[in-house]
Amino acid sequence: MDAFACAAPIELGGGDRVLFASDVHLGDHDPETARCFEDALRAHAAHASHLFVLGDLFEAWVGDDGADQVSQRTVDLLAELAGAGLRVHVMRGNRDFLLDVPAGGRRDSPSGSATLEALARTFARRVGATMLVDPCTVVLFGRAALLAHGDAMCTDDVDYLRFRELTRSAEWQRDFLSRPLEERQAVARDLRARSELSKAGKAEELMDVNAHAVQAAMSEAGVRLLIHGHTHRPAHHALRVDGQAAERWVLPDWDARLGRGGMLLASADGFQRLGSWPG
Ligand SMILES: [Mn+2]
Repeated sequence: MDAFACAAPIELGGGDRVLFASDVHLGDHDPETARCFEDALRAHAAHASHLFVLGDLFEAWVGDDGADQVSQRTVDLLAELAGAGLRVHVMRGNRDFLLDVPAGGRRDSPSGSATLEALARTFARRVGATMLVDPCTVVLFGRAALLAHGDAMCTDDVDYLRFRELTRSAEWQRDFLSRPLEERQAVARDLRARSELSKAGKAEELMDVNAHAVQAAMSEAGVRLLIHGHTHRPAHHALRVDGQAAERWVLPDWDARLGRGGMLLASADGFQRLGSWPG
């Protein structure tokens, strides 16, 4: 896990209505899911004060200059909602870990297509969103809550964690983002294909969070509440952390063809599942 948390703790309470979503995997490859998410977001945002996206909003992100049509529409929608008063917070996932990463090297990019003005308008500025580090702690209706994408707690998958460490280094990201867009897109396609291949040969348990990693993260953060995504196993788990009762929410992933997709709403009344949750 990243060794730092949010610089200024975010406090949610009173009349706040806080939406949590993750793993929408938006992109031109799946317009149907994009439509579902847009409809759900519009409907729920009308009654919400905050939106927290906990990673993998996008299927892939090769730099803020490389958004496909669905992704650009999503940016526009988030910007519209933020403009109307919704406070938008976005965490990077394992698919869109380059979201809003400053592209220092891109100014000298041999592709030469991006203007300085376009480069200054990163994802977060275009949306009017606050980027979150993974993990980060917020105060949620009087309780400290840890928010994470979830992939860093899948500690049984050693190969993936090695890849994660490499691709989260400033050096790797600087090098990658300095390449022409077409080359970055090709690398992303290749990485995705290899990830699908390796997933096919992996045991189910490898791709879930590790119970000890969850407890360690919660213990270290001093929280009894964790909200994350990534595993595509939406659920509400009870567990014990340092001998005390604790809970873990796993957010739904989105896939219109499979009828999957949902959000979690936190308010003074507690938690409410929105959309399609199992059980
Ligand atoms: Mn993920």
